[in-house]
Amino acid sequence: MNLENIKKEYQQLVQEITNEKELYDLRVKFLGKKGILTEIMKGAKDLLPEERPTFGKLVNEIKEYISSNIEETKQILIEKAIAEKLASEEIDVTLPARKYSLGGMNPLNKVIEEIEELFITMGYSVAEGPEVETDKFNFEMLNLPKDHPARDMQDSFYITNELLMRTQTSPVQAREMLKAEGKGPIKIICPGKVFRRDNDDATHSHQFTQIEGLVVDKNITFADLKGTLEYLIKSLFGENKKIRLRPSFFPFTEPSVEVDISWENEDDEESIKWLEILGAGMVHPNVLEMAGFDPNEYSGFAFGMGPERIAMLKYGITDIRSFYTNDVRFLEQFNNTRND
Ligand code: FA5
Ligand code: MG
Repeated sequence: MNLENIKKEYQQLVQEITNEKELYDLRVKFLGKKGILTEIMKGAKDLLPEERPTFGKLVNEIKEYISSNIEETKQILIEKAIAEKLASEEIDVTLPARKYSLGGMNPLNKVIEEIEELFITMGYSVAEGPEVETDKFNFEMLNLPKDHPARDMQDSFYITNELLMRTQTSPVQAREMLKAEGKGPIKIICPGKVFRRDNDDATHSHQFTQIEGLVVDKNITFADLKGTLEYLIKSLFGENKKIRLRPSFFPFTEPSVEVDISWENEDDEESIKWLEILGAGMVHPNVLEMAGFDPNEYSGFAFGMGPERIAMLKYGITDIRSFYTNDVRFLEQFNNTRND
């Protein structure tokens, strides 16, 4: 085959190339081991010796031409592929954006923060304790020896004989008193999760939150407790809600009270419905003593409230389970700033 024709044939074929695979095949066809130019070089042996150098030179020139043209073509193909990909993936930033619904701060957390802030302004500090608690702190240090019948008030999730999911935040009281080594004053609140084998219904959950409060100092009286609870309840509910203080029993306080807030039928004394929000009392001398405080020198009060129920009363929520399901339709109703 004539050398000029080979070049022309290449030039024609390269025009039709649309991808790298075709280009590779074209390279093999012309430059490969069994390619056209390799075959042509084999014919050199039939030429006269003086013709061979010129022939060889020409073949090499064509080889180089094809080789560099293939490289160029390859670059063009790559750039074209990138341009096509970009064009197909183009994003129209002027299109209107899809709206995602945002939830709001969970009303339970709002209430917890509100209560924390309230007590912090009264000089309390925030303490925490473990959710997996020992029998000693959850019960014994709170004047509830093993086999004490009042343990039934808080049906527990036991892990071992000595370890359980805490049923109340009161063990933090004992922990903090021990830390204070018999010296007051102590003024703390302790928010946290608690666990009980209660059946779930509109006002009970097997896992819920409590906020414990403890004040230990010289000359603390029931009047201090009453004043603190009244201030708390007024700040939380304003004047609209009716309040009921009931004498009650806790092994770790004496005397003890429970506080109920009007929930339904508030205008009719006969059919009014109450919801219990907290238990409280004067710290039992045994509890002070076990935790290293001299009950002749020190006295104290304590309370433990359920912020879920407080949030239910405050925001008109009728089912405690709404707090835990994270349904945006529920949460977005509270999509506003904290102390609204
Ligand atoms: C106690 O747990 C005591 N430790 C409170 C206390 C602390 C008394 C310090 C004296 C001194 P009680 O079991 O009543 O008490 O629970 C306290 C509050 O937690 C209740 O008033 C209620 O608001 C809330 N609560 C109790 N059980 C549940 C439940 N299953 N689901 C939701 N809230 C609950
Ligand atoms: Mg109770």
